[in-house]
Amino acid sequence: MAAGEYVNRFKHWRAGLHKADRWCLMICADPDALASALALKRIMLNRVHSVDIMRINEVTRPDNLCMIRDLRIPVKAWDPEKAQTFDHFAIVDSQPHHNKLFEGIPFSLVIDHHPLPPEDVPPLPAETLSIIHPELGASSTILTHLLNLLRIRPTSRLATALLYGIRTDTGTFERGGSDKDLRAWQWLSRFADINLLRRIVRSEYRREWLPLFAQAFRSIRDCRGGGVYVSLQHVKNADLLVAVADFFTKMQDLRWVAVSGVVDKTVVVIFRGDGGRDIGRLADACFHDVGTAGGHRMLGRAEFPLEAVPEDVKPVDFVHQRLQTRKLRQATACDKSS
Ligand SMILES: [Mn+2]
Repeated sequence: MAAGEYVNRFKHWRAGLHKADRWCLMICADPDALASALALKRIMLNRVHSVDIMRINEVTRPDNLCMIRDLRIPVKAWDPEKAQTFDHFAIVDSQPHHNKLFEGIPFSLVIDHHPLPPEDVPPLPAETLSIIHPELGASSTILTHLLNLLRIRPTSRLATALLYGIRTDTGTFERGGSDKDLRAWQWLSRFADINLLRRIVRSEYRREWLPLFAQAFRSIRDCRGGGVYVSLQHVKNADLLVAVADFFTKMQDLRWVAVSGVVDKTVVVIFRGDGGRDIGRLADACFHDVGTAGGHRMLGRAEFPLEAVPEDVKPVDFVHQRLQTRKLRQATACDKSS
C-alpha cells in the first residue's frame, strides 16, 4: 500500500482534530461501509466530542442486520434536518458524487476504494483529505492499514467487522482483491471472533421469507440449457429474489436460474449462472427492449415496468416466454464475452 503517500496526511489530519467537534460519518450501509465507519470511529475515539455513523439507505439484508446487531455497530438513519448539529462530515466507502443525499455536504474526509470520479464531476475542495484507492478490494483494507500504522489493536468485534467487509467486497477473494487485501485479512484474523463471523456469514435468510421460499419451490419451471425459472408475485424488495436465486446456485446440475418478482410496479428478474454461459448476456437478450438488463458471466439482473407486460398476459408467463425464446444478441466489438 503506497503507505507514505497518505499515512502522513492522515496522521496530520488526526492530530488536527478538535476535542469539541461533533463528527458525522456518512455511509451507504453495506458490510464494507459499516466496518470502515466503525474503524474510523475507533481511530477518532477520545479526540473529538462525538462520532455518529449515519446511513443514507435502509438496511434489509439479513447478514447486514446480523452484523449491526451482533457487532453492536451504532449506525443511525440519516436525517438531513439534523445536518446542523454536526461540525464536520466524513464519508467512507463512497464518494460525494455517488448519491444525491451526499450532495451539498462539506466533507472534510473521504476514504474509498471505488473508481476515481469521472472528469465531469467537480473536484473535491483542496482542504478535503481524500484517500481513494481503486486498486484495493475494500475500504476496510485502507482502514485496517491505518489501524495497523497507528498501532491501534482492534477489538474482536471491530476486527470481525473489517474481515466481513473485505470478505463481502472481494467475494471471499473470488472477485478479486489484491495482496494488500489479503495481508489485511491475515492481520485481522489474529483478532477476530471467527464464530461470530460465521454466524454473520450464515445469516442468509429471514424468518418471514420462508413462506415465500415455499411459493418459490412450487413455482419452478424448467428452461432451456439446464436452467430453471422461479417466480414470485409481489415482494417488498429484491433481497428475497437474490436470496432465492443464490439458494438455487447450490443445486447440483443446475446451469442457471432466473427468479422474478414484482417490487412496487417494477418486475425484477435476478439471474445466476454457473459460468458456463454468460448469464448477463442472457438477461440482456431477454429484456433489453423493455427496461434495463445486463450483468456479467455469473450474475445478471433485469428490471422493467409492469406496464411493459401486455394486459392479457400474466407477468410470470411474459418472463417465462422470453426466457424460452429470446436469442442472444450478436456480441458487439466491445463485448468481452466469448
Ligand atoms: Mn466497499
